[in-house]
Amino acid sequence: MRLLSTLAVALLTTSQSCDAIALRGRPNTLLSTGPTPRALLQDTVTWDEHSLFIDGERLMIFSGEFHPFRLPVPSLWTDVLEKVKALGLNAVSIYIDWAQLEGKPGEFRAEGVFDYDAFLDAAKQVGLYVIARPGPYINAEASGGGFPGWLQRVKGHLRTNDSDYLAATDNYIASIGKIIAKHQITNGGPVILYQPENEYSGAVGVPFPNADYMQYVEDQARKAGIVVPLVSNDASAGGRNAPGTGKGEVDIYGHDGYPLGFDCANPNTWPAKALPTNWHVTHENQSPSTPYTIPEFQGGSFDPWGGWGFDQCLQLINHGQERVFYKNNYAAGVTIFNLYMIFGGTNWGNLGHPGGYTSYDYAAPIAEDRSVAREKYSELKLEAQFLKVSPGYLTATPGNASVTGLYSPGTAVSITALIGTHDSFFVVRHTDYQSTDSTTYTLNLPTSAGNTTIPQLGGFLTLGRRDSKIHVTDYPVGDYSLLYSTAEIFTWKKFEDRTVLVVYGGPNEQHELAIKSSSTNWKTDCSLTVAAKNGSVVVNWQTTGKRRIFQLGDLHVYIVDRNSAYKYWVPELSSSSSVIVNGGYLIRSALVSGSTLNLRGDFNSTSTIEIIGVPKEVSTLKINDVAWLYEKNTQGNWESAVPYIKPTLPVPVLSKLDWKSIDSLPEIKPGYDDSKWVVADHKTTNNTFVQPLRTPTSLFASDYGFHTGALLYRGHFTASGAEKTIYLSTQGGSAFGSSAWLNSTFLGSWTGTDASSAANATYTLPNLTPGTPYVVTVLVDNMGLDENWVVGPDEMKHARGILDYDLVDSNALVTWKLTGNLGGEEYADKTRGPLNEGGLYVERQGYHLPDPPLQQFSPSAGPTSGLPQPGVTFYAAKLPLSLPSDTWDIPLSFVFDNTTSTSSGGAYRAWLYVNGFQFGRYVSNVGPQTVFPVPEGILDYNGDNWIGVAVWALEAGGAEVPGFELRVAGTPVLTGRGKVEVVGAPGWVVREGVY
Ligand code: IPT
Repeated sequence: MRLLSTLAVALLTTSQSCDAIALRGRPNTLLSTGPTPRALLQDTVTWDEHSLFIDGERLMIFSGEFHPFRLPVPSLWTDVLEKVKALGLNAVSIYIDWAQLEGKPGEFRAEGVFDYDAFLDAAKQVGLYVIARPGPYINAEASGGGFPGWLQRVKGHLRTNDSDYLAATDNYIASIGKIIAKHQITNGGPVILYQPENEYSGAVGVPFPNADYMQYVEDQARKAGIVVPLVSNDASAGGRNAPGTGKGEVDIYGHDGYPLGFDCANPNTWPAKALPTNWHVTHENQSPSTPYTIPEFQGGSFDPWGGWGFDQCLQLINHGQERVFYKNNYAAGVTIFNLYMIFGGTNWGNLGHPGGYTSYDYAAPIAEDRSVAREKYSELKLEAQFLKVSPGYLTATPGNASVTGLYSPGTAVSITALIGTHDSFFVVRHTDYQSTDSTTYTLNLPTSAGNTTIPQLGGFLTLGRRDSKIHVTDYPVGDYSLLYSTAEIFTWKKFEDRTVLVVYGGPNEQHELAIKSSSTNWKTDCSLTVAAKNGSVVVNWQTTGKRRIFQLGDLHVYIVDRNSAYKYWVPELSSSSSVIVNGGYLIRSALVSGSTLNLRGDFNSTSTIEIIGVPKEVSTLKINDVAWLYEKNTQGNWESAVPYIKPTLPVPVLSKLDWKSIDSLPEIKPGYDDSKWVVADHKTTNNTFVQPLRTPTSLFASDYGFHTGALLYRGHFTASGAEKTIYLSTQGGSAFGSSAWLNSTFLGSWTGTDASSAANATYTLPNLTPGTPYVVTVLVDNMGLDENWVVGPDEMKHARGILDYDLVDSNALVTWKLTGNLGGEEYADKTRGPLNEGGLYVERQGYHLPDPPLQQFSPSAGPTSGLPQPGVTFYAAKLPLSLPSDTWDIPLSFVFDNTTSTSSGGAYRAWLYVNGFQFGRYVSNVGPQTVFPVPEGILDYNGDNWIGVAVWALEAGGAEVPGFELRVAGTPVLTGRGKVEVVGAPGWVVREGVY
């Protein structure tokens, strides 16, 4: 392949026509039918029908989706990236959330926790490529699907080529595009691919496909300096915008896949007919000239308000799903593969859409608290490390999918063959993929020694429940070649003195491998059956928990069971060499400098570390930069022990903190002055198409610049005396709530259900005195703006706030005022961004920030004191922490205890602020989230923190908050991650113009 790329370089540097260059990777047929193909703008990232090349080197892109914006601690980005790298993945795919970066139209800000420059530097540092997906539309379960709220004021259709919409996107893409462009691989950065738009795959009521729009988004990227290939993510395998389809086509076509869906109700049931078997064929039809690309494949699931919780999603989308579904994708020949999500993170600061709660754990391989203890993390490592050492996979051609009877007698298992020039790959699964049976089978595989019935030395193979296996034939292992192996390959390395191959099997399974060799000079273990047969050495065994080593010449085959294989790591020493490490909760990296090997890793228990393949020049060991003793074992491998003594972690009891409280609903007090509030005086709205105006003036919050968090309305009227009831239609998105008061009198609440985005209520009014002025105060919870997945209906424009009202039987004129976050689009807190704070009194004042003016507060027992009546109370306390975070990674979570909330008190909602960052939204009557992880960096583990909780009691009897605690929720690990920098963010100051 070097040759091809040299040729490409030659083509680029000579005066050949662009068409000639563009021929690469595109069959001629496209040239005659499609538009003039575009020239490649660079020669670093190229491709053919099999795979991508980087600098001429063919490679698989195995990537995980990570949203930096869901982890607002820049120094922890490296931690997550290292955990991705340790899996054997070589890339991350990132969305970028426009709503956070351009809260005010025309003002783009990407600093501090929004610093993508820093993120891309970190990815480069860790050694991962980046697939950049800035939108403008991203979906992503983000508020508005990433669209800033002010797009609700755009008249034209979103995600179409209506000019006002296009104009709205220009500044953002120009600005973020510039940052991404700077970090492209052509400039020494990590960015190798760019995805314009997101799943531009369907519309209702507007012309579609819309090539003009797609082309515009692509041109925007190019104008910003993006030269790397453009990749699409069609929502399904529909071929939309594939190369050759004309205007709007991308360079590399890809489609997404979430075969098990997002309903975690029945975590042990895989739905019927969900396993895709036509993806290779559709790829060949739709985009035969590009590598088979799945830009998003189900790595977990989102979960809605009132959902089942991520533990249950994890049961559904677990290691078994990875085995069967990922391997099914390898069977289809995927070579650009991204898992959505690899790490989900947190919907802090109102960044989520209403279909999700604060946690965006996603049941991903890396948990929200950044732990890597899930079995799916380990299983993914087995698969990724295998593909990393199997270059033959990249050019092997997938045959018919899921064939029965050909490579294995009987119909219980189905096999897809990927036939390569040397090595071939046979992906085995249960014919009934839903089966939870264990099935026995034998193989009959074509090899260079002819068709071979396997196992040759007797017995049979077993496919366990929800398993799938990749058997290889004529598989190169350094200077050796395996005629076949039924045991799966974890990795192999050619070291200076020997070649080590690590293979694994499930518990008690029988396996067999054959090494092409006429030598009988082997060294074995008596529990292995070995025989020379037709030019091969055949080894057959039953998998046990004990490692066996088989040696033939200088090939050492380490035979382990899968659970032991989970403990192996393959940190790179350079682009072409690695050590193999057996043991440790996480091995992040290995570095040789001089005669020292420094391993960086994390430990969750006392661990033995075995290091295989230490280079000759190395004689001393460091673990996490500390000199460490080691011994050489019989294999010549280094062995060392890392003791783990569970630390005592002094976590304060929250109820014992010195709490202070303040009423956060002064709006219902007599004499409250709302003269600084915005008057809702817009007689029209641009939102008419989605949300026709039903009130004399618009009460849609986004019409006035309020797009996030709590909304407050004040309707003034002079009573006629005839008023008996008031009708209110409020809308806040799924699981929202609203409460209303007349002066100080509570009228009632909509307490919320997961299914309701809007609610109509008619509240009885007390007797009103004719001629007397009254005010109705309405508090509405904005759960985030709807996404805009389908083009046309513009669902993102679903308004927030009051949709309609009626003072029944009265002609009294109501004049409304409203507020959301202080300043609206001129948002006050540039550090925490435009979404973090809503319109609660305490938020407008900035009392949720560190060091609020406690002299305005009253002494309090804290959130658990509860509210005797409906309203909002804010509690603040200083939380000093002193935790050994230099050496320990300690997962802390705030926990709302829900156990007794049904027996006493009514529904309540709570917002949790940690040093001013909103890190939790709790809804007692909807759930499911009660545990809210907050990362170090948001919390200062060695200093004073400010905790704030705003509690909104919605029911007549007020609310009880049965428990509120801080817990070490998870296992503290001895860590080799870098120091966590506390995110610098300003505390409270008197805000100008505050009310
Ligand atoms: C796919 C979106 O592209 C992605 O942004 C995210 O929302 C994901 O779904 C679900 O988590 S859309 C796919 C369901 C067709």
